[in-house]
Amino acid sequence: HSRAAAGNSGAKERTLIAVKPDGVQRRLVGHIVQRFEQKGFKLVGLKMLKAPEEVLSQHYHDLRKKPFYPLLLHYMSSGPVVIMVWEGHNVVSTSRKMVGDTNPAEAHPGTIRGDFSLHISRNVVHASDSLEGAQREIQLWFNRNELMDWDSCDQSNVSHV
Ligand code: IDP
Ligand code: MG
Repeated sequence: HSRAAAGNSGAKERTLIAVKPDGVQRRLVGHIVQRFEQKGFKLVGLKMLKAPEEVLSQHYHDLRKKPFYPLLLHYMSSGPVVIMVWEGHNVVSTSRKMVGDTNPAEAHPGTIRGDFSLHISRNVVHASDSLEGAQREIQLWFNRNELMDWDSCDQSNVSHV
């Protein structure tokens, strides 16, 4: 019935999370992965790469006119990034809350940015900001065959399906 259908489609929601170059440098990859695992989300894609400028310019297309844009691209290509796709109920909005405010000075303690960063130009992590944005970013960073469909044996305990 309709409620089950809505629940199932919500469980398949996906978002793009990236550990930015400062997060990799500071050995925060494992910690960030752990937060999403512990919350109950399912990892369906993960890779480490030096972000190509072409991909970064598409990823941050909306910000291309901002004064900080050149520094943003420089920052994002200053070292490898770890790009992930996480799946689960309400993952887009919940992961934004877990990541915290764009400006780490405003991000609450307990959020990733609130706990691990000081300045907006080095804010450790990226999370898609909407369902449409997530779809666009996942297609930008991943090939279809790099995303894993797998069944978790504890799905009924953690992801409310
Ligand atoms: P978000 O990452 O929280 O979605 P956006 O407004 O989409 O925030 O900005 C993308 C990224 O651009 C931020 O995470 C941050 O790295 C960088 N950025 C945003 N605003 C500023 C700024 O005022 N100065 C420097 N960098 C900024
Ligand atoms: Mg954004």
